[in-house]
Amino acid sequence: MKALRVFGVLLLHVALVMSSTQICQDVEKSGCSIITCGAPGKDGEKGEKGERGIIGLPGFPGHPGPPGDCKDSVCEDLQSKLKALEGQLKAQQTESFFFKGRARSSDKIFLSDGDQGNFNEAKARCTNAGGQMASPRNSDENKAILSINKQYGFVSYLGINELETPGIYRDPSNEVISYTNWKENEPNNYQGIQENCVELQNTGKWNDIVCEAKRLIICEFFISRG
Ligand code: MMA
Ligand code: CA
Repeated sequence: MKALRVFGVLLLHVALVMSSTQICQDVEKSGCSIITCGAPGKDGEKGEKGERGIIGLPGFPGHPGPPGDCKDSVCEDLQSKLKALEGQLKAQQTESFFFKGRARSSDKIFLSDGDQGNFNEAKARCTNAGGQMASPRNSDENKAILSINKQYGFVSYLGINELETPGIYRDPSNEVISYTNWKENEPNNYQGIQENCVELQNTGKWNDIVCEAKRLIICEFFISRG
């Protein structure tokens, strides 16, 4: 009876060893190595070449190029300063292109690129641009135009004039004006000379001047409100 039990245990042991050997063989076949079954074998053969990798990061900047035509350090210093100034000028020009010479008052926008000209030049410039010379109809518009004078530091032309009828001031659409902001003792046709055009001085006051005088050109454009 005892001998039979010993035999049974022995048989079970053999069965277990056999089945664990089978598991190891299966595991090795599937390439898995969670269960270690004896010492590892020799390395296999080299695999095939892999696919191309992703593009790498950009490299470091290169060395500075050869110096210019300078023969001494004074010249080199000037050259680098000039380069810096050129950069600053360009930035400033861009900035002023976008920020200088604009003003708004209700349904009008006033624009100037900073150029000056006589009355005829100013008139042509504004009409060619699809507008007309700045002509304030009230103190708010007068203020808006004045702000452009101050942005450029120049006295500007107004579109108001007495070219058609001396003594009667009209706007660019030939309407007789109702708002005025004359300086004291103006308009005066100074010393008997016909001053048929009008400037906006930097006090905000108006003075009649000869139409050949060169002043800052400011145009106005109507904004349609939708
Ligand atoms: C200038 C000119 C005139 C203006 C007088 C005022 C000397 O002439 O701007 O239009 O009336 O100054 O003194
Ligand atoms: Ca005058």
